This record gives sequence, C-alpha cells and structure tokens, in this order.
Amino acid sequence: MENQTRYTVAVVGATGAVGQQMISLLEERNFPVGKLKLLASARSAGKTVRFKGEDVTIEEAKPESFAGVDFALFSAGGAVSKELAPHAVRHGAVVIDNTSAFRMDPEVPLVVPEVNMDAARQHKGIIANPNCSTIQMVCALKPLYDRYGIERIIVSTYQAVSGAGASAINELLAQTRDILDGKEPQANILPVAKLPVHYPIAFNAIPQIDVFTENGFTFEEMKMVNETKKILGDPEVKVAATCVRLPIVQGHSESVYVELKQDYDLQEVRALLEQAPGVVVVDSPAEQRYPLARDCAGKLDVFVGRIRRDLTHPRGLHMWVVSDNLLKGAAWNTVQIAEELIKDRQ
Ligand code: NAP
Ligand code: 3JM
Repeated sequence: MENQTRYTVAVVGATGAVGQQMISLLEERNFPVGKLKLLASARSAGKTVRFKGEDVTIEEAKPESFAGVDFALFSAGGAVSKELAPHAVRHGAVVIDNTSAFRMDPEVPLVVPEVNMDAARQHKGIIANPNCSTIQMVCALKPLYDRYGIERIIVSTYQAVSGAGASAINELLAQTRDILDGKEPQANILPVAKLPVHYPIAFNAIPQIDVFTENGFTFEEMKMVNETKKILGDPEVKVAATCVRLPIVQGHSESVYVELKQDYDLQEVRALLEQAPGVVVVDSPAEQRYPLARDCAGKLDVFVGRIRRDLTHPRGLHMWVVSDNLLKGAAWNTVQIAEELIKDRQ
C-alpha cells in the first residue's frame, strides 16, 4: 500500500501511562502515520522515544505545536486539554481527548466505537473519549440495552492504579516493597494527588477515586452516571456507582448489576454478549473460569463472566466485566476512533 494516505499524528502526554500505550498501539496497529509528533511538558522536552525503529524527540506542547497535525490524541490532564485542544482544532486537527474536559459538552461527541461511532462522525473538531470505567461497562451493556432496554444499573468497580498515572504505579510498587521489607509505606499520590490526605494503596482498598462531589458520590462515580446516559443517548437510564481503587497495576474489574426493561432469557443474554463486537465471554463456573484482571491486561477486548440471574428481581442480571483500563479504557478506544475515521476517508 505504497500510495496509502499518511497522517501527521500528535500524542499530547507522550510520556504518560496512557500516552505510551497510544504510541505502542499506533505502531502495533500499523496506523498510517506519516509524521509522529510527541508532546509533553517542558520537563520531558528533548527526551526520545522509539517509534518504528527511529528515535522521535519529545517537544513541549504549545499552541503552535499543532500546525499540520491531522489527529491530536490528548492525554495530559483536563487543564492541558482545555488550554491546547482549541488550538489544535484551529490548526485543522481532529482532537480525540482522553480527559474529562469536554465529555459532557453538548457540542462534543462522547464515543465508544462499538456503541455510538455515528456520533463521532458529527464532530466539530473535538471527540471525547469516555472514562475507562464507563467504556468497558457500556460495551457489555449495549447489546442488552438494544434488545431489552435498561431501567437501572448499579455498579461497583475494582480499579487498577495505572488509571491514576505512572506515578501511582510507582507508588504501589514502592509501598509493596517497603511493607515486605518491614518499612513504613510512604503515600503521596493516592487517592487524589492534589488533595492533602493520602493513604497507602499496597495491601489496601480505597473507596475514593477522584474528588468528592456535593451529593456524596465521587467525580469518578458521577462520570459513570453521566457518561453512560450520554453514550447510550438515554437520559432516563438510572445509574449508581461505587468506585474503588485496588493494588492492581493494570486492568479494571466491575461488578455490574442491571435491571432490564423486559423479561430476558439467560441463554439469549449470553448469546448476545458472545456476538457483541469487542466483547469476549469467559464464563464457566464448572471450570472456575471467569475474567481476571491479570489475564485481561494487554488485551484490547472487554471480558464478561459470572453472568447470572438476580435472585430478588425478575429482570435483574449480574455480570463481572474486566478490561485493560489503559487500552480499551483509554489508548485503544482513542486509536480505534481514529482508525474508524480514516476508514471513512478511504
Ligand atoms: P501520567 O502517567 O501522569 O502522564 C501525564 C502526561 O501528561 C505526561 O506525559 C506529562 O508529561 C503530561 N503533562 C503533564 N503536564 C503537562 C503540561 N503542562 N503540558 C503538556 N503535557 C503535560 O497520566 P496518564 O495516566 O497517562 O493520564 C493522563 C491523562 O489522561 C489523565 O490526566 C486523564 O485526564 C486522562 N486519562 C483518561 C483515562 C480514561 O479513562 N479515558 C484514563 C487515564 C487517564 P511530563 O512527563 O513531561 O510531565
Ligand atoms: C482519569 O485533569 C486531571 O488532572 C486528570 C484527572 C483524571 C481524569 C480526568 O478527569 O480527566 C485522571 C484519571 C481521568 C478520566 O479519564 O476521567
């Protein structure tokens, strides 16, 4: 494919946990990159990253960095996106933003390709990538939503530290080492770096992800509530979430309880999930088979198991949903949106 169109792609946040996965995916998926621009803070300017056998030098992200860029993949926090995404759009780039900066903006589509790729095609320069916990949940729920309708969702998450960035991964590893060495663990990052109180995550479970909102739910929990409604295009779906951080490096797990609008047949539910794009069913209690974060890390799909009927509600259903938070939850969903957009142009 010598004369295939090639694109200038910018990765903003190139040194981060998500940005590094984006760079790997662009290479592994053979995305038609003509030029790769790697952008981060001034702290990283001058460092190099290998891409397709060549060293690419990281530059400081600035408003003028986006001249000639076709796709700008943002993953450097909400403040950076708010400041720089409008400049990328001004330069003619399509922005795919991984932060919460624009997700609830009515002018910005919030997209999971398996669920609502059509919305992406209506973009006005910016496409938002949902929160990692929302993405994997809606992938598993979409086939059930289409077939039966959804009344209500109650979800509890078991989230990996990589969702809080490279520094949270380092913190978990250092604390684990310290505790095993009989030393006092130091906590400076989790649950929320910018807040004053920190707790060790090693050998722990922290029921706080992101800041608290006035209603007693955290912002992460409210992302799941609001983003799910926007992606499904249904403001009536009731969602309640409890988001918990666990000492896992990569892979979010979720206990999802859903009340469907219509009676369902369990075998049909299983068949719908087996046929759903991007979903893999791993569910065999007789063989003790169910999705495990360790097995799902590094994979692009959403894995579903423990599919069972609720004992108290006739239309209630339980599932265990696992995916790699840095891949389908972030970098892969972003690169996948870009792949779908270029398919349209070919
Ligand atoms: P991370 O490992 O802490 O990396 C942060 C990245 O942002 C680094 O590349 C950093 O560059 C860069 N950065 C920081 N300040 C900057 C600035 N002023 N200008 C330009 N670049 C700057 O975090 P991460 O886990 O990769 O996550 C990054 C962001 O992605 C998060 O803040 C969040 O908004 C979003 N995210 C989304 C999801 C999702 O569910 N879709 C999941 C995880 C993260 P330096 O190395 O130079 O500091
Ligand atoms: C995941 O703006 C920031 O400091 C980033 C906070 C953050 C977010 C967010 O709100 O964009 C950290 C980790 C997310 C996310 O995907 O919502």
